[in-house]
Amino acid sequence: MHRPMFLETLRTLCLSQAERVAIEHIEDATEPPRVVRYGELEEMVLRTMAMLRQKGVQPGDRVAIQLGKGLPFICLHLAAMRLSAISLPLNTAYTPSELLYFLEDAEARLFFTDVLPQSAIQDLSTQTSCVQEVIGLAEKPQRAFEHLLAPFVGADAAAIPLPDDPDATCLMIYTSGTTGRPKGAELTHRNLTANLNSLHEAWEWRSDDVLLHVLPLFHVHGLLVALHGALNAGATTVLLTRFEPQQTLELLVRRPCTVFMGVPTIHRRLVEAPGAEHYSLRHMRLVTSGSDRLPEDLFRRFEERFGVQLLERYGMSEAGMILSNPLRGERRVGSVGLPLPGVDVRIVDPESGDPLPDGRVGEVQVRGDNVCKGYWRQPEKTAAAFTPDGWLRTGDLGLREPDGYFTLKGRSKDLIISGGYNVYPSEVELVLNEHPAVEASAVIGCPDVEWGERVVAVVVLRTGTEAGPDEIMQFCRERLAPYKTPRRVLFAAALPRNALGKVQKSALRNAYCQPASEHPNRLS
Ligand code: MLC
Repeated sequence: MHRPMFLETLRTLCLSQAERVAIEHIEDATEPPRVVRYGELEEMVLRTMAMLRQKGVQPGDRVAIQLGKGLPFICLHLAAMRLSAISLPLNTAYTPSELLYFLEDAEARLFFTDVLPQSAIQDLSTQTSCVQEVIGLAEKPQRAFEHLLAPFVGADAAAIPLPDDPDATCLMIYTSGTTGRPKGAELTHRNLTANLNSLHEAWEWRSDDVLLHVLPLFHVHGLLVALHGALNAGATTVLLTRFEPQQTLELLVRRPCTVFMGVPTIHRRLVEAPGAEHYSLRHMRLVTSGSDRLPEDLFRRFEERFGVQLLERYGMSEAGMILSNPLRGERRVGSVGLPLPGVDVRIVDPESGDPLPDGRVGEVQVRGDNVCKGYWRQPEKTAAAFTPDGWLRTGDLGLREPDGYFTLKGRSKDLIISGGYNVYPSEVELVLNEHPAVEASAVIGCPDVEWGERVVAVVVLRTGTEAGPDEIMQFCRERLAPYKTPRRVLFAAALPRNALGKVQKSALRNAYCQPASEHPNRLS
């Protein structure tokens, strides 16, 4: 039986339900939303394909997209994939130096940005050797994009066949490593489709669903789970440019919406929003939580306040969605649920690699058509990420209950999750160590009610040098996106190390993760 890939499903929907609303983009609460029907979406994607072709995009080329939420992002992303090129979404918070790294590493051919001003675009153009054109849309992105597409008609691109190799990379998502700099996870048409099929079945997506979308589009959660999920079902996405709790509650109730996806920080802000007690979300079919551990108190408070139970699920950039609590059946507090259809999950002993019996904590490993093929031009890191028998090592620790539910129990990889964003300490440490006064540094995540974890740096200064916390934070801020920048910098005479010289982060967390008032700024 022919099982269509995502882009084919979407094209079929665009033709068969052309009048149905695909996207309602709310950019400004005081203005009516920009409504795009499925038929119009197809037309816009075709015109975008024609424009990309005219700019020389070939199959396999990387098209970098650093755009805020809106139609330009969606059209460029879908059009790049339809041309058998590779969509490369980039966080809008990246600093120019981070950006340069991604563009060069991916060898992007085109770069679309509505973040960089014209002056920065010129600097960037001279700094990259690979990017052939930087297309700046900073001034009124929507209008600038329409202007860009104006000369192109969709009919010219309609004859371009859909990508025919399900195992070709169509999307690259950068994730950081436990050592060194971020690496691009290569996701294929088959990966995206497998994930969508799993979620469609598990969460019972319907064409009359209305999804309220508040997440960034440049990550797996907002892009593959939320936006693709709704498009793949022929449903409507109400796209909110920025998350704002009051507006979100208002839309969930008044629109009304049936599906909502968030990270714990977002759900907490909804529960604590002034006037939240006046809203009931009992009409909603599905409210999911992911990208970070859902605290038990939040699970309970959300249900008490809004009359609907959060559904916690677990995934990662390299594999999309892996485990989910059931839509029907017990949503177990503290558990990330059961393997999604078509996904195999096992727990193994991290040392020996042997599968462990139920109830024992080990590394979570995953296998299935959802799992990426590896890291862009990093054969060694790819080999290290998989077991010899083809399972992806997630770096998360967990156990399986006898009835099949999985519970996470920490991480074997050095990772901080703040507000649903992954922050890799090694990346922050590399920047800290560039500061002339820094002899050594260690970055840890300290528990935080609002953000899950906060980034904290412990720094050893070179003898005879001086630098205050503000200076060091500013140094980081110039080089790292704000969510990676340490919120506190503490000083130590030395870092605790084990016999092999490795910094003992758990000792640092025990010593330093306390309320701010209890910290002297310099410890010896
Ligand atoms: C914003 N800031 C953050 C931050 N988000 N700092 C740490 N961690 C974060 N996540 C910074 C801002 O830059 C600002 O810094 C200050 O915090 C306050 O900002 P804010 O206005 O309160 O934040 P806001 O813009 O409202 O963003 C909060 C948020 C956002 C929760 C809406 O972080 C968010 O959308 N998170 C979702 C991330 C996500 O989609 N992750 C999915 C990854 S995929 P300053 O200093 O400038 O004032 C994945 C796989 C899977 O993990 O399974 O899903």
